[in-house]
Amino acid sequence: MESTSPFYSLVPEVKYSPPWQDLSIIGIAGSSGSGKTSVAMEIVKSLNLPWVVILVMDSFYKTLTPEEHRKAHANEYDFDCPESIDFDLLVDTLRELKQGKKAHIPVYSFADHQRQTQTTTLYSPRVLILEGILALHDPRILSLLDVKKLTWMFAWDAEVGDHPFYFTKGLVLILAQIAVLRDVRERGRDIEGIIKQWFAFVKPSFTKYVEPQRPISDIIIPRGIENTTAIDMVVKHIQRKLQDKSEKHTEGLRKLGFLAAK
Ligand code: UZR
Ligand code: MG
Repeated sequence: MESTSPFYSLVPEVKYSPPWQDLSIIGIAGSSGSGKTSVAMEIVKSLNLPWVVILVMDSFYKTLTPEEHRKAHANEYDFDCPESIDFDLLVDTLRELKQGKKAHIPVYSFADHQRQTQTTTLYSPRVLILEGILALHDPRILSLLDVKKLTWMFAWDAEVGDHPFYFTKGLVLILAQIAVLRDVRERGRDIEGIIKQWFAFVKPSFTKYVEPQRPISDIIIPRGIENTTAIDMVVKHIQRKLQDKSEKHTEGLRKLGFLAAK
């Protein structure tokens, strides 16, 4: 493959991958309702760059069998565990995009708890924000990420733990966000079902899978979208990473003789 590239044939000893094969991927993990989507949208706005795309891991929920589908409608299916996500497809998708290729993203219906037959085409962007409860879970994905972040929902923060007062406060806050503002209005759900799922799957999964990702996160954002200082820090961190990459490309072009020496 190398011999067919004009770059390699010019200067065989210099390995240079062009910017369109150098997508930066930022992972945002966190519990359901911790503000991952809002934080991702805020980052896109603040970065103010062309070709920044948000890839929501919800699109990669596995197709359910009829029995699983029945359970989902009875709020008895676990959408918060790693087995519910088609990680193989997600990894393949990220690898394609990382090579500058286009990918077909599944479309998911929350109301129907089911992957739809149609897909959307995504062309490799410059920056991709991958957001999902388990965005930092799979080691294959971790190896593709440039920045790892965790949004933190304060109800389960180490300081407040499971104390009944904070627990209630946290639950009310989370229900205000998830249930009223989102799941009921946008996802066609009922409050009773959401509470049932919350205790059976959402909270246990947070403790088991999300909380242990704390040490591998580059940045932790407590209180999600309200935390403008942390978001500002994240944006600066990403900008620095992009700047480093851009300098690397300039240097690569210089080595190839396309740019004058400094
Ligand atoms: P976010 N979920 C469903 O309830 N049904 C589905 O078909 C798919 C997902 C919920 C699930 C999960 N649980 O925690 C949440 N609840 O959507 C993930 N309650 O979405 O990461 O945007 O919060
Ligand atoms: Mg979301």
